[in-house]
Formats: sequence, C-alpha cells, structure tokens
Amino acid sequence: MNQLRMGIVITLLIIFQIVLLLLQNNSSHILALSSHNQKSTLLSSVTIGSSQPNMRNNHEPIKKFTLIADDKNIVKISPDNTLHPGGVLYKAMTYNNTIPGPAIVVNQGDIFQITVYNKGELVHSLDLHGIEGPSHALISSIKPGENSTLKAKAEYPGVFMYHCDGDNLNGIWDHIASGMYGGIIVHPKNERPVAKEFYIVFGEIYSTTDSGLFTNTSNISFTHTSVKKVIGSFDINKFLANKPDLILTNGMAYKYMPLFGTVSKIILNKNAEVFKVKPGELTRWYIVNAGPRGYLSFNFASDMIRTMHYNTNANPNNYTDNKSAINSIITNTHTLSSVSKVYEVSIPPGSAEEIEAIFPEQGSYVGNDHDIGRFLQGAGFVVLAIDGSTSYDHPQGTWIPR
Ligand SMILES: [Cu+2]
Repeated sequence: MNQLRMGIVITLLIIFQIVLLLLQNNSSHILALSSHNQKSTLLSSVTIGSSQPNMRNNHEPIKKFTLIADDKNIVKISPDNTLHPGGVLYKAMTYNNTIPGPAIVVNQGDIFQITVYNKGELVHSLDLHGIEGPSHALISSIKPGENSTLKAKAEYPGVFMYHCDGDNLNGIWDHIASGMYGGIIVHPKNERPVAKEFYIVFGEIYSTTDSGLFTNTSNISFTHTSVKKVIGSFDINKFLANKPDLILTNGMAYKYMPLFGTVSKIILNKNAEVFKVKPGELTRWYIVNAGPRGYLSFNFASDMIRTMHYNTNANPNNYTDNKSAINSIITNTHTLSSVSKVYEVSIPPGSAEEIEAIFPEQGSYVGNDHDIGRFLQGAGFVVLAIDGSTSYDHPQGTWIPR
C-alpha cells in the first residue's frame, strides 16, 4: 500500500516538473515576442520623427502596405500579334511581381505605412510623390534580402506616382523603365459622387532585343528539343535617344486593344479585356504616366473629359504678405478647386491625373495617347459603353476600392 502511495507521489512530482518546464518555455516565448514588439515600436517612433507632431498624437489605425521589390520576373510586354510576331518578353523589375505595382489607396488624413522587402539581386528603394519630407516620402537603398519601412500622412488628395530610385538615384532610369512604378490614390475628405473607378498606368519600354515592328524578336534558335526565347532588358542607348519600343498600359502594350481596323483589320490582342461602363454613368480614372521620358496626351476618342484638381498649396505660414495670407486662408480647404471639361490633357512623365468622364451613348470609345506614334506602340485601351455593364466588371487589377 505504502509502495503504491510512493508511486503516486513520484508520478505527481514528475508531472509537476513537466508542467513547470512547459510554463518556462512558454514564458520565454512570450518574452521573445514582447521584445520583438518593443523593437518595432522603437523603430516606428524613430521613423515618425519630431517634425510631424500631429502624426505622433494620432490614434487612428495605421494603414499598412507591403511592396516586394524584385528584378527577376520575365514578363510578356506585347502579345503575339502582327506588329510583334511571337510576342515580346522582357526582364522586368517589379513591386509585387506586376507592372505596375499595386494601387496604394488611402483617404486624405490617413496615416499609412509602407514596408518594402527586397527579394531581388539589386538595390531597390521607394519614392512616393505627393508626400513632403524625405523621411516620409523616401526609402533609399535597400540591399537584397533587407527591408525598410516609411510612415506618412496623406495630406494631399489626388493621384500620384510612386517608383524606385534604384540605389539612391543610381539606376533610377533603368528601374523605372523596367517597371518599378505604380500609383498612390488619396481620396479627398469631401466625398465625391459615386463613380465607377479605374486605375491605369502608362510606361515606356526600351528593350535590347526589339528591332522594330513586324520583326520577330521572340525566338532566336530552334533545336530539336527546345525553342530559345529572347528576353530583352533595358537599353540605355534607346533610352537616351528617347526611342521607346513599346508603351505599356498596366504592364503590356495592347493589353486592352483587340484590334485596329474594320475593313482591313490588324489583330493586336486576341485576349484583350476591354473596360465596360454603362452609358451615362459617371466614371473616374486614375491615370499615371510613369514615363520615364515621354509626355502622355490623353483623351477619350468621341468624348470629353473632366480633369479634377485640388487646392492643396495654401498654407498661410508660407505667405509673407497679408493679402496672400488672407487669400490662402480663404482657399485653404484641400477641396476640389477646379474642374475643367476638356478634350485632352497632357500628363508629363512622373505625373498623374484624376479624370472623370461620362460616355453618353452605347458604343466603343478609345482612351488613348494622341501622340499617334505612341498609340501605335501600345498606348490605348477600349472602353465599351453597354447597358449590361455592372459595377464589378473591371479588367483585373484596375478596380479602386473606396
Ligand atoms: Cu529598383
């Protein structure tokens, strides 16, 4: 009986020891977590900086975005068509594996955070337009395998470009021309009417292997087992001569353009997705011209557009005389300051425009660059106004959340 009691006591002691050990392990795990949290909090407060006191005291949740920089993606930048037999491949540089990078969407007044992870072999970075101060607008020189974070406040409504600066501007030409760009959209505080909204980014390609229209640049050698594909990369001489090979719309030339011609057709893209809208509905377009060199002369054929500009420059502290200070206070609203109805708008490289349009009747309209050379190189997209269009039939990657 005593032996049985002793056995029970010993068993209980062993169980107690095991439980103790488990608890110790758990607490060290919790400790590790809390020290990790502490580290990131410290990092955050350093990033915020003392020049932005209103940011430090803001308790609203921070919107967080992640961009993965890479330079090893091979992308198809032209479909196989008459102009580019076999299609065109290019060794791109990307955020989140796509040209363009994702639309970063925030509301005016939001505090947001972007972390860039460098998954590539080169040094990458981030340059946000529409944000003031290098500590908020820039992440410079992230080495392969490393990451870095910026925090900013979205003060100015509208649409702006973001892009890679290479290694502190060294290589900025290559990195933008190879696809490291996208758009940041800041919805204004004063809510505008509901519209169907779209994101489109134009960008040029200067490729080492492209020798012009009607030339097959996709294959170099056929063996009995394989077809070797030619993959282009950045051509600095074409870039300096301002001679792009293709103009991409959201990462591909002719992406949304099925064909030219009615009587005599040139098929551009058998798999083209087109933009669909309802006749008479309000549509809003965030159009970025990533360049890196050419101007975009944007219009919708057979329609008028409205360009939306916000009054964002009126800080009374920046004015020295009384009159301009008073004027600036009156107009310091950050609201829509001018709406112009025009046929065409010029969008310089590195710039972007918020455009509204109503397509009045059923039919097909073409958003295009009226530099017709660039249009031939891919800078156009078809908009189909049809009654059956819904709020959800966006081409992939072009929808802008509210
Ligand atoms: Cu880069």
